[in-house]
Amino acid sequence: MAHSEDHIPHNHLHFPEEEMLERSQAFYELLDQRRSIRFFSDKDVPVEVLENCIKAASTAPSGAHKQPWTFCLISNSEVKSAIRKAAEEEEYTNYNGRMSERWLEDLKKFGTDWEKPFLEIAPYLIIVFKKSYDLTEAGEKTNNYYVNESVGIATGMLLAALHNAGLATLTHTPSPMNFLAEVLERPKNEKAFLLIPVGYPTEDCTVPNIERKGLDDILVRY
Ligand code: IYR
Repeated sequence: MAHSEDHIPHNHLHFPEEEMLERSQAFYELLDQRRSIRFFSDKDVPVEVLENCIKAASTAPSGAHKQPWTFCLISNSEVKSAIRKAAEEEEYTNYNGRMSERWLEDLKKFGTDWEKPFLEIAPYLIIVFKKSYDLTEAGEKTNNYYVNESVGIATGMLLAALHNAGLATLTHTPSPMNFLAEVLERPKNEKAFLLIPVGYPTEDCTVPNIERKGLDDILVRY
């Protein structure tokens, strides 16, 4: 049984049904305008905006409230260059033999290749790390739970928060991603989960001409 002092009253945000309908429609329309982009401008972004978005991400629910994540925020050009160099080395191998023909065929319409100039051009890179366990000050391991689910939820909330703030992002997965922990000298309980370049699109930025599935394709009612 939880101790009584473990629980406090909760104030839930209530809206009249009409307002719920308006808010849910507006939120869908907002998120529907988000696109992953690969053509970033080098225009700077106020760091406080990024800090707010990272705080928003860290409100995500997590297994036993362990918050098993670290967000690395990178603006330093030398660090960005080191990341680009290592990412391109891995991606060169991916595009030249490590990815299957079928995979390369699936990617054709996105026009991606091993070159990743956006890793140096975007004003910020956010690298989300997952912590498979934590370490106490004495160096003892403590458990984290449902780490992939928790970090996945936090990352989704981060992408939504950045989009809401008017920033563009890419969900980038150079693989394998081990080099990120090395370049950033992360402790051994942290593994890279996702690399997110953040900034503004160039004036002439284009995106792949793709459509989203409709409700009938994704919703099953019982
Ligand atoms: N990680 C590679 C390849 C790649 C894979 C998928 I699945 C994509 O949706 C896009 C790219 C790259 O970043 O180019």
